[in-house]
Amino acid sequence: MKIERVILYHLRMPLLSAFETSFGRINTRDCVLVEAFAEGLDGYGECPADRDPGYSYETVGTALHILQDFLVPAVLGQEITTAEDLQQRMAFVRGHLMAKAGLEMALWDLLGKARGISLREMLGGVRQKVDVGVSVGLQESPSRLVEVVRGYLELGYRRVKIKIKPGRDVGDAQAVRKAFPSLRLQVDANSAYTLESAASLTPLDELDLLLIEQPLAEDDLWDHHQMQAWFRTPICLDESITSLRLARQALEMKACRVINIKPGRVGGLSQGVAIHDLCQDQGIPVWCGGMLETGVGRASNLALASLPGFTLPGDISATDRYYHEDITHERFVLNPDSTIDVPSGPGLGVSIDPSALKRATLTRINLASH
Ligand code: OSB
Ligand code: MG
Repeated sequence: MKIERVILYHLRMPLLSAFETSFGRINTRDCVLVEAFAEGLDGYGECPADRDPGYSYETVGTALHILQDFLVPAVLGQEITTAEDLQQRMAFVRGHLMAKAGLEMALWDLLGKARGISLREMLGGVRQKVDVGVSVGLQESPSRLVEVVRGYLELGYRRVKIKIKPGRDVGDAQAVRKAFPSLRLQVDANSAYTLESAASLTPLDELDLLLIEQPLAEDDLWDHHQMQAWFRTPICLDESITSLRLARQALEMKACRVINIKPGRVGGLSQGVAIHDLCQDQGIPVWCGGMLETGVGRASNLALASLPGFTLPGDISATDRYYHEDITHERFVLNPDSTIDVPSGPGLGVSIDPSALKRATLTRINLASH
């Protein structure tokens, strides 16, 4: 299909509650929404870069620049029929994987709408609903954390991830484990430790955690290998895995036993599927991470998480865990069995609420071929 026009939106979405990680605290979530027009249809994609470069070097600012000045000009007026084709046209841009992922998602939405098939079917998903959990940010105290976790359990979530950072790790995890002895519990450090400081995490190994996510630096596969050798608990990599090649090398090196797949972090859904396939071949469990997405990115994550190798619950919570108002008409709800339904309509299977989109939009950039 020929991409005729693209609109880039800088969105700012107020969160229902502040979200704090080892790299900072936010009350609003920014992202870039990509709308691509072809054959009388429009497709949407979400680029999960945030306002600040805390999780990744990419920001809304860099993503808008790379999309506007390089990626969109390379595809406008072009006949593009597959994600691989799109990736080849974007390959002259080094890095900027989240910017690329936003454009790729918009293409998938267009392709699905043109063919009348869902993203789930296009990607090879096998489930109509997927197991999900909730990612809980740092709280003011361990007792407050236990109360927040209790609230999510009462809503029906059966897997909880807590954020940790130096000084707020073993004590927090022990408090949650003591309050909920059989909870499926995991922790995420977002690269806050070094191999040396991670020695203090040793007591986590007694807490029967599902996994320890990204304790060390993103470019540090080797020290994750060293750390995995002394922990029984599986180490899961998030930030470190930005390509199929790095996923393969991390597994060859035994730097982790689980991989978190976020399509934005790896440059798009097609790379996410490729990493899933590699892990499935090797018997490595994967799960779908989250980036506090809008309904657009959440629909995409649900479709990806419906692939057979996603055997651990994803960080894909109900809309009302994040936002009072979303930009999609559809709101995702938690089923009593701690699952969320995968959209079944064409493409992403969601529709944009124009007035909600308008309220969330800070700037809008219109790009057309001549
Ligand atoms: O590290 O998984 C992470 C949110 C923003 C950036 C990084 C991460 C997260 C989360 C939230 O943990 C997951 C969600 O969307 O619920
Ligand atoms: Mg993470």
